[in-house]
Amino acid sequence: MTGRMTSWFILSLLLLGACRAATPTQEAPTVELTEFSIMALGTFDPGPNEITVHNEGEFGHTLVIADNEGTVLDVTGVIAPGESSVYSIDLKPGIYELSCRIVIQTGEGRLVDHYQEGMLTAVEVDTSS
Ligand SMILES: [Cu+2]
Repeated sequence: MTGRMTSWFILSLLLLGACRAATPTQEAPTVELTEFSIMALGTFDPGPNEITVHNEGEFGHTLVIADNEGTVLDVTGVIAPGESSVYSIDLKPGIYELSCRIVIQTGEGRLVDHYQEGMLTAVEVDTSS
């Protein structure tokens, strides 16, 4: 490759990178479950949402979606470790709580409540988007 071609090649790569960085991306709403946290990624929009839920943990988990008054809007079944599911839900602007409500008893008889262990987070559905 000549020096001039190399310069054009590098310039093209820089321009390509700049275009990608400047393009706003609306990422699909995704929820990651693990021990013991819930991470909400992407954009939760007003109206219909297709939410992909991944269980990246070692235990089964669920996803409960409630509004900010505590009304449960949707509950998934138990999602096995390593599995994913897609859920459709209509959301209005507001704050929603995502949590896992599994409670298990250990061999020693101790109760482990996934919610109390930290499996909750909040997402905001915004009108301005
Ligand atoms: Cu859980």
